[in-house]
Amino acid sequence: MLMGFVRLGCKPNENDLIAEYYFEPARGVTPEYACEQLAAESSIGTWTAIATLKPATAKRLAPKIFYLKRKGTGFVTRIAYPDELFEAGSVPQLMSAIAGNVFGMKVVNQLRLNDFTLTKTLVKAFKGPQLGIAGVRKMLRVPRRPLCGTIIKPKVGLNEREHAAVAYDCWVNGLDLVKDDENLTSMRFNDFENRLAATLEAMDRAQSETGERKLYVCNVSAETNEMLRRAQLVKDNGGNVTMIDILTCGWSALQTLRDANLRLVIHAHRAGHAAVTRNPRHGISMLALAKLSRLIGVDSLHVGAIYGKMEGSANEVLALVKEIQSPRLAKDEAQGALEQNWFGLAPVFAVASGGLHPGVLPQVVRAMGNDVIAQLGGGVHGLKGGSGAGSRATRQAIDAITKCIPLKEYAETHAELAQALKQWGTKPPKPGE
Ligand code: CAP
Ligand code: MG
Repeated sequence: MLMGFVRLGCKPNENDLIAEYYFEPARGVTPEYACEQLAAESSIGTWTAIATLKPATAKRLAPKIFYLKRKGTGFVTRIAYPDELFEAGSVPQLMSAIAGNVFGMKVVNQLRLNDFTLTKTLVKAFKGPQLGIAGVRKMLRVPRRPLCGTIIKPKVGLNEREHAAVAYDCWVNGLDLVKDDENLTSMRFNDFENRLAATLEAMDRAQSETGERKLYVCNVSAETNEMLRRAQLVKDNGGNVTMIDILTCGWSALQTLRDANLRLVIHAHRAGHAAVTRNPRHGISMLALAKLSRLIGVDSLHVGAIYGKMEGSANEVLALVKEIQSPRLAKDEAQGALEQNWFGLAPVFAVASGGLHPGVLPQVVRAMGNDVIAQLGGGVHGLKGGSGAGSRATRQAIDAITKCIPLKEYAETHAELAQALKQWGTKPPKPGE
């Protein structure tokens, strides 16, 4: 029996949160019934009628299924929920509602949260980025060009002194930022505090020798209290960026870090996101995760690189860039993106990373724009000549892009870039090669 939530064609109002899902109903279940069960489970209902639900409450808080259309082997639905159903400022409550029990229900075989539109009340309950693109650029005194950086490789294995020495080599040879890898935290062979001190000392030297500002993206990921302690250490030691693995630390940890108001850049790594985002028929889209990241307030976010080693089509990556940088988004049917007014929340730097090398940077910047941080791990430390040469090649590529000079031409007078083009060409790495 249906509950009366299906109201196709009716218009949601400005106090409704809208969630869009792709779903495949289980055998013998109609799409209308499946949608109602999902909507009920996310809001005021359960699997059967309940005596405790008063008609007035039902009327005020009932969800509206206003869109339902076949797509491929399943259906797309849009459901409007009165925003009273959500605790303002709480990502856990929001996600438990619209991305919680629904994923395990027998009425659907597949379910994917494509996107959601937050109302003004819900957006305004969050701080958003403290620094955003403008703040990061101001810190570096780089007003327009794309930024370039590296992830120290090997990911784990270097001790504190070795780490700091490689970082110095990269900064002094032209990179804007040096980043810890996602699985480098505080190890027996590389202690957080010692690494921080040694690397910041190296950064100071590189800054005074080059006259350029530099960033050390220091991974503070840990249990929440320890994460905060490490972030405070970054601040106290004169550092400028904290990195957090947002999926493994969790949304509340991210919010705790943001709410600490440390005026440090928050760089969001998304290790593990693909466990929930990669299957296009099930899970949660990266678009939805990017939305939560901007809402809570990261300043830079990994969104994919298009021309690298990680999955993510150009259209998907560009939709993410739009999501984190536009002041207001229109509906994009092709990408399953809904409208979103960000009500003044600052835009976020897009981080292109994963399998990049200097030869692909023109394509990356052409696609993703100037407000991108290009990060090269293997593409810096794998260059013949070492990390210093790899850093020079990367900065030369960025300079060539900025001057609108084709890489091949610029390489005629820039030996490291020439070596990079010789070693890797201008195409992304191919799986299996
Ligand atoms: C890149 C990287 C990043 C990925 C994450 C790595 O190193 O450090 O973590 O970019 O993926 O560990 O793979 P390489 P995404 O440059 O050596 O590939 O940016 O898609 O979240
Ligand atoms: Mg990494």
